[in-house]
Amino acid sequence: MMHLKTIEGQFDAKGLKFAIIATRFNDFVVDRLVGGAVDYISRTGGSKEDITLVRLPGAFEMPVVAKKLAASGKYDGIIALGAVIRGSTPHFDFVANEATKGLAQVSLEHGVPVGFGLLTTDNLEQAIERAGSKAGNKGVEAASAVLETIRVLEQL
Ligand code: INI
Repeated sequence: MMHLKTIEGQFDAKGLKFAIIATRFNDFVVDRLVGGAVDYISRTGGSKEDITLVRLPGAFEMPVVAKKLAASGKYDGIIALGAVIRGSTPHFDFVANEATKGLAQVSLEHGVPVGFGLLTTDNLEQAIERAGSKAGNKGVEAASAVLETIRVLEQL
């Protein structure tokens, strides 16, 4: 695909402000996602002073918190980190669906990229695999996606 005018985002976090929202629910796993996201932002030129960490109860509360952060205009991107584990709840689907829908809505309404770092797994082992072991770290992925999207949006 040569000769096309192409817009793409650079992975440079210098000068950007991020809000990380992280659930207390399953914090054993979620703290690893937070660590991954913060480390990623630092490694791509961002500053820890430009990262605000907001703790919230569970995934269900993510959209309303993300909404207020997005509306504040203080952040270039929001990184939502949590874990909904099927084994531990019969209302897995409700919590996971509402969090997913709500975060997408906030992002579209406010034009602020929201990184979706919400693990939705069948059991704890799968969650641990995605929080810095066998299957990578979803917090890193969410931070990277937000960064790339911020840098794309500012060129459009
Ligand atoms: N919240 C989570 O973030 N992960 C879960 O796995 C979970 N489970 O298992 O129920 C969960 N529930 C709490 C929910 O997000 C709300 O905090 C709670 O219902 C109060 O509104």
